[in-house]
Amino acid sequence: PAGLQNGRIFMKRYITARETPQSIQAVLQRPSQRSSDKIIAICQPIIESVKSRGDAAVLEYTHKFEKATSLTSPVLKAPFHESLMQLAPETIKAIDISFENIRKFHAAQKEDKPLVVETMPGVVCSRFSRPIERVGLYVPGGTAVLPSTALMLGVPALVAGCKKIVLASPPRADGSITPEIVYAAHKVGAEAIVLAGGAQAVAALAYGTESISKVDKILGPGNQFVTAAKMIVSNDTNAGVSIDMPAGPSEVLVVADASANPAFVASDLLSQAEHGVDSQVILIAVGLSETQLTAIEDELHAQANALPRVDIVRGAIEHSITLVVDTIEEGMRLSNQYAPEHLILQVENSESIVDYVENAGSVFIGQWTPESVGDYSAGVNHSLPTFGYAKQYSGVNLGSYIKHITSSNLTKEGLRNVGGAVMELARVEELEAHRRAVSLRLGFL
Ligand code: HSO
Ligand code: ZN
Repeated sequence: PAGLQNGRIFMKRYITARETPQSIQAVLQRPSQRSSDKIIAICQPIIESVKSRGDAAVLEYTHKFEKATSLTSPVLKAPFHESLMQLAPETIKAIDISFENIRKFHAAQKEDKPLVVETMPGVVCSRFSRPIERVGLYVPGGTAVLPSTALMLGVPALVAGCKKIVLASPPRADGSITPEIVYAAHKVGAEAIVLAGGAQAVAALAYGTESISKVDKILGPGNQFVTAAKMIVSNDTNAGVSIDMPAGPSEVLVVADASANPAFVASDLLSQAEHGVDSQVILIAVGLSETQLTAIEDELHAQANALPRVDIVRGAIEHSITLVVDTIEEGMRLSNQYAPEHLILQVENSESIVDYVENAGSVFIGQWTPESVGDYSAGVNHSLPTFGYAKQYSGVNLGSYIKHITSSNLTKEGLRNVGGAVMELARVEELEAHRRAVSLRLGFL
């Protein structure tokens, strides 16, 4: 089967020089997702019932889908009790260090003063920012608990100054939330944690319920139901809610040349492969000899088999590939075409290769920079565009939590300078009231 070669965990190899550009483009296609129509059809009634029946509906779905039948309220409100955040000191320390690095990097993204431009004498245009008032942050459950995602979504909200931060995360079967997530929620100043996942959580955030606050924007990754629900509510003009970006399975693309350490390369491929069977990892091998390629493949197999999540890894490797290219230019062209969520550069002069990057969510430069550092603690955000959306979307950043507002401010002289152009365009568009709003004023000068 795919992903295995004589029992070895193995990524199918393509030598680009022996293929047509079309066939390479075809292998770089992401595995298609389950039909979105079907997913939408499942989500729609869930959203409707949360919208009309509020808390009761959310609770019912949580009882059903998370098996948390003992829950009597769909929300945990701040202040969170100490007993819900019992953690080992080293865990607290790790969260605190990561929190601080993420805070620093996102605080540096603040524009300290409004942008002011005098476009003509007396015509002053400016742009300033304000936080989005209420944000809903979705922290997925599933095969791993992800307190790091609570930090990645919550810290920039805190830095931006959002007034209301609401987390949502599916509870465990006993109705509880992982203490690490509660601690992260506490640190970012969340007012509540919605104890729900999937479309029901998204609907609760979008419309609000008796006990859950409606929000203005929903951010965060999730499975296909979460993504579909986010799309549905953001298309509902009556909901008045926006979303960060469409989400797909996680991915990494590693560009490695002869200078790369095969063990490092394999470890990076595997750290992304262990996320889910639908994850995709790609190796672009630049000018590697057969021996060097085999060294990476041996490492991949050996390291994979030593992982607790080897079964998930096997699933991901099934639709993962190695592309063997001749030059770094070709490798980067293919990387840009794929537009990976994570791009790892384990090549000579990796810093200068960044100049070639056109499409990627986040770049990890050089052999001492595993993707894991960005996933957790370096300071960059790990909520990134997947599925090729790095071509048009940025990852979550401070800007995801703010709006820009512009203003114009004219003096008499300014109106005299620009008024003619306005009146002429109003005449062309036959919008006489527009024209007169200027001419009337000019009559006073
Ligand atoms: N690599 C994931 C983020 C993550 N990794 C969370 C570990 N925990 C998607 O960017
Ligand atoms: Zn990860």
